[in-house]
Amino acid sequence: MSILRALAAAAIVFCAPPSKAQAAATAPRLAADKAWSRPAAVGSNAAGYLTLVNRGPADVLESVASPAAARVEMHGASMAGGVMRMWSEQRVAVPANGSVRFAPGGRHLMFVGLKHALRSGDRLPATLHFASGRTLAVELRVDAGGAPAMGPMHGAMHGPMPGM
Ligand SMILES: [Cu+2]
Repeated sequence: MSILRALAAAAIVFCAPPSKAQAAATAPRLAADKAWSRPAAVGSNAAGYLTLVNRGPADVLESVASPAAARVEMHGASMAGGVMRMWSEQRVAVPANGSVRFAPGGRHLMFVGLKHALRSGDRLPATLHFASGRTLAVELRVDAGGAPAMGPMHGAMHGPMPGM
């Protein structure tokens, strides 16, 4: 697939409406709301989305791990003038009494090298590690969401990126 076609397809996918709200996880200070991903094939990459809600002092998300993937990266993304850019983030600041959104078209979790396929209805586990020493276990609900699958597209876009 050519770069232009890939970008055009990504632009279309990223215009899809966000998925409906999912059940919130529970945690006293840090919680994940609307945690979800899309169906994906074994060995591929999957983008994960959630809203991090912080009811305490400022913190920093430093790493994410999942038993279902070789590794999990934090990615930033932005769309400008029909061109999507993506980059790896080592730290994601979580403001005091605030929230951080990981959502289609923007910041997301990248599950790299899925150890098994993700099917609609599955739960994708992940553990978030914060600078404060706190950890937050979340389960992303796998949901096709009525939108075209972004997993393969996303994987293709990440494939040729250097240093990822
Ligand atoms: Cu990404």
